[in-house]
Amino acid sequence: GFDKAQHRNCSQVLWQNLARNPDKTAVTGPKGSLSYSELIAEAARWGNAFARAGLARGERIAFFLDDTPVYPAAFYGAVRAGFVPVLLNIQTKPDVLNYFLKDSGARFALVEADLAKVFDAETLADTQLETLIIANGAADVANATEADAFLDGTATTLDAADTGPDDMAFWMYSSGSTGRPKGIVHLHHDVAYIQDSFGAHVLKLDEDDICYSVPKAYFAYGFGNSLVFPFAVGATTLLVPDQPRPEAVLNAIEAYRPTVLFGLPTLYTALCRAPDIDTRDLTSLRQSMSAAEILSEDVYTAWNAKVGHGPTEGLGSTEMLHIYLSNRLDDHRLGAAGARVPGYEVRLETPEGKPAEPGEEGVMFVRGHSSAPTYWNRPDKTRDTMRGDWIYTGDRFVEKDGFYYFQGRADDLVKVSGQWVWPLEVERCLNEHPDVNECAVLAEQLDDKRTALRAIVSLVQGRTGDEAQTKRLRDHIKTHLTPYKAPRLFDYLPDLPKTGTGKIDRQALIRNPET
Ligand code: 3SK
Repeated sequence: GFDKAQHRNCSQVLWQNLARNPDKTAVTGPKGSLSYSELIAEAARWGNAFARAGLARGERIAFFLDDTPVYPAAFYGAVRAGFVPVLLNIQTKPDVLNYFLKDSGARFALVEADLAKVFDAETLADTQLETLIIANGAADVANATEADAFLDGTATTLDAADTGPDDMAFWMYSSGSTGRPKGIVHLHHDVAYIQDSFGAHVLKLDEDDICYSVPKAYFAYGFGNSLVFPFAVGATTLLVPDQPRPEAVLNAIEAYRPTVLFGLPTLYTALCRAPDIDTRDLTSLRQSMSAAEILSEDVYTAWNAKVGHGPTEGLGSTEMLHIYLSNRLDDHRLGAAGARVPGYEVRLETPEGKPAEPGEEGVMFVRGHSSAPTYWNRPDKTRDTMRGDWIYTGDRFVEKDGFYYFQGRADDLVKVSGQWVWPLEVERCLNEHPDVNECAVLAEQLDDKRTALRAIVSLVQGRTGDEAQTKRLRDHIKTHLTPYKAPRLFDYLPDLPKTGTGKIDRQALIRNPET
């Protein structure tokens, strides 16, 4: 069983390597490699420097960083010293960044040099931010201190602060598909728990593994993949900054030979479509994980054809910190988000509040020791989601033979011409058409207040979004689903906009379908 009392400070997941394997490579990548003893010394310097700067225990530090060795060093140094990193998506727009800074009350922000200019007077208005610590270079912005100066003269050892298992360790913000984003508070013992569950039972890394998470460390999925699971077993993490374009990802795989790749379905699709994929050396990969979006059979099959294994699909959430439903390399069902990960309990509830029978659809609740106890300063939203020790996910599932099949969100059924439609079902059907590269289907209110579906489609090369094409796609839906499910409106774009984590950015499509 999990002994929560043992996990008083989450930096232990890194620090245990000081005695175990100090000379092993902990981090590698274009911004340099560090052994475990070097990384721990760097982390200690960060923790000491934050303390010297006068931070109080539990005080938040905004992290606005790309994936480089600074991330694990500053993160584990800060938590070890009892401070609370707030991991921010580096694609956050200035107005939302201003909200994050105000909501978290951070006085210090650790900022990637190349991204520092977004911290201008408008972004900082009405916040408590006093100091920008600039990592990986210099930046000409107000109140900035370069990391080298900030760290100068600090000791390379650091004892853990007297934190407890249930003390606040770090935050992430929900991406906020509806309403304001919420600060998701994680506790010190949560880190050990994701290792004891998903890490130990599904991922099963060993110290020879090299992990490459294309989703970045500010995303809960990337955080576990890059900063927890490899350190938990003394393996190596590959940290690659900048935009993960397919070329760059393939170059990194060839250069650093990772054994485990973590991505989203959109990544695997993009890699399979890279013009030179068949000449690339992907032989280092022994497993590829996919999460955060539904993996289609096409993507599974295409990746399997390239590397000899399909992506292993799992599902997690920022509230649970990591994955609680997962397939396994040697036991998977195509189309299933996965089976329960040991350490988590899941249950499905019908709209009447009863337990769903096998095969019956229900909304999923999940519980396990890595769940966030609260959203920061949001008692209303906390009440909606954190129900006792269960988390309400809002995802509808059907269970069959222990595997869970996603049926949509609890709130995403829409009524078109008086009949219920689930846009995701239409989207899946369109995606199966050979002319479609990717697509999103959204419900839209027309001027006369009726609801219609709009498909936003990126076509494969050589196809044109004209009337004949629209007819072909509508006919495809009419044949495979029912006629009323065929979207009334079609837009064609060369590419669909993506969020920082690589998902199709539906909000951007709603706001401005022409982008
Ligand atoms: O979206 C997911 O599936 C996910 C997986 C792991 C950690 C966090 C998230 C949101």
